[in-house]
Amino acid sequence: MTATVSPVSLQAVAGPGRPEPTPALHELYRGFEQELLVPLWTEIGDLMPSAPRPSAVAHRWRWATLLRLAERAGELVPVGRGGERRAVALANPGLGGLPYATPTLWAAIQYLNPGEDAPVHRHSQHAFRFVVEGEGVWTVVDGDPVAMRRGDFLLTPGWHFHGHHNQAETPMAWLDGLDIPLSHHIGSTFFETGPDTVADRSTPDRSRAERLWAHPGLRPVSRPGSLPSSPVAAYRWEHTDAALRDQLALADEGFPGVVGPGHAAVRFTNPSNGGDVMPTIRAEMHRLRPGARTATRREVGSSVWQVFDGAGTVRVGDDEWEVGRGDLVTVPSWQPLGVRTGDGLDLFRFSDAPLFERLHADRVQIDTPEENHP
Ligand code: GTQ
Ligand code: FE2
Repeated sequence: MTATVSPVSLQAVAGPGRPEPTPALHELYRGFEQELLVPLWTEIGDLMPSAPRPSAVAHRWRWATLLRLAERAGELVPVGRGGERRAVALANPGLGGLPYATPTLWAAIQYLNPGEDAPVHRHSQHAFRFVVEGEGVWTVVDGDPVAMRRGDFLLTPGWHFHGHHNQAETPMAWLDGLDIPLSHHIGSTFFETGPDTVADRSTPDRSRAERLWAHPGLRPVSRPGSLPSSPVAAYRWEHTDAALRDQLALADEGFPGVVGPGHAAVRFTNPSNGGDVMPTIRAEMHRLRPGARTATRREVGSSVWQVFDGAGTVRVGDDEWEVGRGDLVTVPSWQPLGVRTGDGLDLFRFSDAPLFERLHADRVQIDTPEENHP
C-alpha cells in the first residue's frame, strides 16, 4: 500500500514525456535532490500504475513447519512481560523482512505451554484468534474468560485488556490476526500493560459476552446502538459449521444462498449493526464440496487464508500450491485467486476489506466464473 519513492539519485533519462537529458536538466535534478524534492514525471509509473501493483506477494506457509518451530520456541523462549507473547509472524517475502503478512495484516502462530500465562495488556490494534486445532486455553478479555477450541473464531477488539492462560495438560497453538502493519504505517498505535497474570482463572464453557450477545438474530434491548466492533467474544464452530452445511443443503433443494456451485461462504458479523466484526478486519469461512472450484476472482485489498479442514489447490496469479490442514496463503491486492478441491475443503479467510469499503476504493473482478466439477 505504500508507494516507495526510490532513494537513488534522479537520472535524467530520455523517453516519452521526458525532457532532454542536458547538463542544465542534470543541474535541475541535483537542485531537487538538495531540497528533498521529487518530480512526478520520473515516478509516475510506480506511483500511478493502471491497476494495483502491490509489493506484497502471494506465498504459502505450511502449518506443520510453523508448528514445529513454535514448539521449539516453546522450549527455548519464555512467555512473559516484555516480550508479551510467544507469537511468530508470517513475513511476506515482498515486504522486506518485516513481520507483515500483507501491508495491513499481521498473521502469527501463538504457542502456550500447559500452565503458562500470556500477560494482560491492551493495544489500539484489533485482534482475533482462529483455532485450527487443540483446546484448553482461555483468553480473558476485559475480565471475561473465553474458551478457545477447534473451529472457534475469537475477538479482541482494540483497547480491551486481554491475557491468555493454558489450563490443559498439553500445549496449544493457534492463529492470531491483527492490523499491526496498518496501525504502524498510519501512526495510530497505543499500548498499555495490565497484570502479569490473568486474575479470573475460571474456565466457563461460554463467556459472558456470548451469553449476552451470541443468540441468533437477537440482541439485548438494554444495549441499543451500533458498536464499532462486535461484542461477540467467540463465534463457535458448531454455528459456523451449521450455517455452511445448511447453505449447501439449501442449494440441493433449489434455494439460493451459496456463492457458487458447491461453494458456501459466511461472514462473521457484528450483531449490533450487521457490519464486519472489527473496523479493519473482515473474517469469513468458506466450504467447498468435493470436486468444487471457486471462481477466479480478484479484489482490492489483501487477504490471508488458512485451511481449516480438507485439502485442495490454491492458485494466485502464476503461483499454485497444494494446501492441507492449517496451511496459510497470503493474497495481495488485485491478484487473481482460485481454489479447487478433490475431497472437500473448509477455509478460513481474513482481509482488510472494511478499509477499502470505507474509502470507497473497493473493487472486485471475476476473471473465470465458478463451475462444478463432477
Ligand atoms: O495475543 O495479545 O500475535 O498482542 C501479536 C500481538 C498476539 C496477543 C500477537 C498481541 C497478541
Ligand atoms: Fe495483545
